[in-house]
Amino acid sequence: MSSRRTFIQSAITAAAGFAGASRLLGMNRPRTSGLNNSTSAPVITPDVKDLPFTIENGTKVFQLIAEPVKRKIAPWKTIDCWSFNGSCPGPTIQVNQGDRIRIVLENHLPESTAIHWHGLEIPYAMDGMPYLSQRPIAPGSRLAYEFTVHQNGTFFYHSHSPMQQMMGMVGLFILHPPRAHSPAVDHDFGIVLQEWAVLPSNSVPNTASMEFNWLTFNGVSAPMTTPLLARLGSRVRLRILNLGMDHHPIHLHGHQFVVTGTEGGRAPESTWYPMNTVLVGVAQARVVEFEAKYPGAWMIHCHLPHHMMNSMMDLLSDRQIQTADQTEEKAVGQMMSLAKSVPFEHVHPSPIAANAEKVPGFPQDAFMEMAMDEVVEQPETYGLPKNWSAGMMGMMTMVRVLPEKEYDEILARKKAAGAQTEHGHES
Ligand SMILES: [Cu+2]
Repeated sequence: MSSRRTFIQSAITAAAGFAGASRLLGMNRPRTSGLNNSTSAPVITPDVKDLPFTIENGTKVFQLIAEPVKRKIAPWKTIDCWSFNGSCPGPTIQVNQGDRIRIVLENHLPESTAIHWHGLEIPYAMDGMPYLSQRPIAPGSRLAYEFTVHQNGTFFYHSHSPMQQMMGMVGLFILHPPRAHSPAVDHDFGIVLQEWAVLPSNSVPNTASMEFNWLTFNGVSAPMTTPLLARLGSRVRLRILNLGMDHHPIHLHGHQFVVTGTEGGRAPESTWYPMNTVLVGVAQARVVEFEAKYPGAWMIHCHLPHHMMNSMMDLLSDRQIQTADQTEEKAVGQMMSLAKSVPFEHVHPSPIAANAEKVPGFPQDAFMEMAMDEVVEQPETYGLPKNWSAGMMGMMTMVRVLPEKEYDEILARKKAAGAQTEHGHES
C-alpha cells in the first residue's frame, strides 16, 4: 500500500467530505488492506506485506500458513525463522471495526501450533490457547478462527507457544475505526520489534537464550530497514509492537510525540503529554503521533546501547579479531578484511586522535562503522548523504521528513521500481 495512494485518497476524501464517497473509493482499491472506508489511512508496515483476503457471504476470509522461512536480516546474515506466509514478522492484517472475519490457519510447521489474537475481545473458543480453548493444530492440519471484531486499535496475533514466538511467529492486527480519530493522520506506520540470539556461523535462533545479538524492526536490522517517508507538515502515527524478551525504549529524534494508544486501544486526549522516548514493554503496543515539522532524516531507534548494534561475529568466521593493543593500521586492516566478505563497497573509519592508542579503553566505536550504502540502496534511501549507513545498526530506522518536491521525487522512484522493490528485503 503506497503512501501516494494514501495521500491521493486523503485529499479526495477531504474534498468529498462524506462517507458515501469514501466507501466508493474503498471499493476501487485492491483488497489487501481490508479497509472499506477511506477515513482511516491504511497502515504501512515497512518490509512486511499486508495479508490479502476474499469475501464470502459478507465475511472477510484470510489464509495464514505457519511455515519455516529464511529471512535475510542483514546483508551478511540470513536466519532460519518460523513465519506466517513466508513473512517474519507475519503479514499485517487490517480490517474495520465491526467486520466479521475468518482466518484459516494451516500448519506447515514440524510441530503443533495455535494462534492467539492478542487483545481482542472475542469468544473464548477462538482464544487460541492450546488444550484449554482448542486442540493444538497438528502439522499438516488446519483450523478456522471466526469472530466479529468490535474494537479498534493496534492489536496483534501470535503463536501462544513461547519458543515459537521467539522464532518469529507474530504479526500486527490493525482494527480501523469507522471514522478516523481526530486529529487525523496523514501517515500511519507499523513497526514490530523482535530479538534474536543467533550464534556466529549459525542460522537458527537459540530460543532458550537470554542474550540477544540481533535486534530487528519488521524483521530487518539497520541499515536494511526501509526508511519511513513523511511529507513536511504532515501528522504521523507510529504503532510500535514488542514481542520479545526485553523492553525497548524507542526514541524519536528532533520531534516530540504523544502516546495516543496502547495494546488496549485508543487513549483519551486528556492522557497525552509530550515525550520523545516511549518504553514499549513485552507484549505491549504503543501508538505515538507527531507533527513532522522539521525536514531531515530523523532516527527512530531503541535507545538501549546494545540494541543499537549489529553482531559482527559472523563476518569474522574463523578469523581472530584483536581489540587489545590496537593500532589504527591493524584495526583498519581487520575492518577491510571483514568488509570484503560481504562485500561492502566501502569502509569508513572516522578520524581518531594522534594519541588514541595511549588512552585506556580505546577503541570503542572507532573502526566499527561500516558504510554499505549501495548494498542496502532502495528508493526510500535516495538522496541520503554518502556513508549514511555507517551509523545505522540494530533496532533503528529513520523517518525522512521531506519537502513536497523531494517527497514526490522518491515516490516517483518507488513507482518506477515497482512492486519488486516495495518489499525488496523479503527473502
Ligand atoms: Cu531495545
